[in-house]
Amino acid sequence: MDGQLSELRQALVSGDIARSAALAKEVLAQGASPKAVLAEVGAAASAVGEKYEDGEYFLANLVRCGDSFKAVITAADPYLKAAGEGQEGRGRVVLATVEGDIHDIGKNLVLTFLQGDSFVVEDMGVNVSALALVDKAVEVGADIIALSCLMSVTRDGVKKVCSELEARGLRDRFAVLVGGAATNERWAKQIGCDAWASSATEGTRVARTLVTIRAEA
Ligand code: B12
Repeated sequence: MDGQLSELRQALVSGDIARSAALAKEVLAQGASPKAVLAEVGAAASAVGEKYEDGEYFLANLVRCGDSFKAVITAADPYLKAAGEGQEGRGRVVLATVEGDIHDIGKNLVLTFLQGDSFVVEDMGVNVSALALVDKAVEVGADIIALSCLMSVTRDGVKKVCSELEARGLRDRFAVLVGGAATNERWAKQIGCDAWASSATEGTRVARTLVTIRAEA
């Protein structure tokens, strides 16, 4: 089984969608824990993120790897539900690309990586208003509101989420995590976000830390 799991990780890292899906189905049918299978997605995601950051992988690789991750997550989903595992998850995240912005490749990678790390994610899609985001976060009892922002003209969308939370007296209830090409750590802190991350892999590490800090508070 360990050998098959390591083969699965290799298939995921190489972005082999069909092989990843077939191997995941095979090990799950043989009784592997869905969490163990998703742990391979998490490990593969870190490896792929590093390759991307090192310039070894390009956008096309990320998209293929993202699709491989999704195929494995889809295969593991019924097993997770049947076992009642993973329902609590590591934490609950409401994710969206901000108002006015339709870029979704980075956001979708963040979604895949968070799900691979056992977060329960409500993906609201693109061009989402602050009002709708805060409403959803309240509705699902989120821990984190995660925002993707690719354009300088849509950075106001991030600010609006922080202001909407302040206005409703909810600022301490949710951690706000932001990322995307138009953002940086200094700006994120300046406008009142809790955290910023440069990549989906880093974002997943930061999300874990945010959930831990909140649990200990
Ligand atoms: C592909 C692309 C498009 C595609 C988007 C397809 C899609 N489905 O997303 C299309 C062609 C539709 C498009 C449209 C436009 N685009 Co465009 N686009 C890009 C491009 C080339 C790549 C973006 C991308 O997918 N990158 C790859 C992903 C993997 O990277 P990423 O998004 O940065 O995400 C990573 C991290 O940032 C991080 N991350 C991202 N989000 C989040 C969120 C969280 C919570 C965390 C933790 C991390 C995180 O993790 C990701 C993975 O590691 C960028 C150039 C660039 N350098 O970004 C321009 C770019 C963003 N676009 C730009 C512009 C101007 C536009 C248009 C206005 C063009 C036009 N005249 O119509 C429209 C805007 C439409 C709109 N209203 O949104 C500008 C923005 C300039 C600015 N600073 O404001 C850019 C920078 C190009 C440029 N240099 O001018 N675009």
